[in-house]
Amino acid sequence: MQKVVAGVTVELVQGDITAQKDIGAVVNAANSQLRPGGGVAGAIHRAAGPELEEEGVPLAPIKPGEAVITKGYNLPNSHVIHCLGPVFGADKPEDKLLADCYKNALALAEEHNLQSIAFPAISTGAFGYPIEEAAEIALKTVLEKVKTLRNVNLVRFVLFSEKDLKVHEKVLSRL
Ligand code: AR6
Repeated sequence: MQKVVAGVTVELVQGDITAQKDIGAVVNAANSQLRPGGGVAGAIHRAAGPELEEEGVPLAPIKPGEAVITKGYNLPNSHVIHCLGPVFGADKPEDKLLADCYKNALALAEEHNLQSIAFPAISTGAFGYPIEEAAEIALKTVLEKVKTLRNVNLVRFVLFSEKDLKVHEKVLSRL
């Protein structure tokens, strides 16, 4: 599913964040230390190779809502933007912190003259954010922020499961 807002395509696909060959920067649902870990972070580090951790660790620690950028190494993408999402029920206010992840990631992509960016559903795995609430925040934040973008013209959400894709499609068709 796609929606074009202010000249920017916002699209939803089911897939693996490490297999987005046509995208400039993929977003990592990182941990504060920018170490591999599990989920998205584990998959991104495995695909990128050890240099990703070597570049990332000196940039750590990052706080919930923050984002930093590294190169993509063996990934098909020139860059990785690492965001630390809030732990649901612990990092407050979690809605603002989750929105900050998306805003800060888009700002970094802009600064680095990237034309496309792909997000996983930050905080909805190990960090426990309910997918319906997270989808609403993510999509609302991106639809608002795209109005200010000059370089980025494609924002892709890569959802791991069919259920997560359906949830996002429902929210995007309503917004
Ligand atoms: N591609 C796309 N989405 C994925 C992939 C993938 N390869 N793998 C998992 N997902 P999570 P978080 C989905 O746990 O909640 C790590 O251990 C997954 O189904 O990766 O922000 C880090 O080290 C879920 O919907 O991120 C941190 O400590 C979503 O991506 C912590 O987990 C996010 O799940 C971060 O937790």
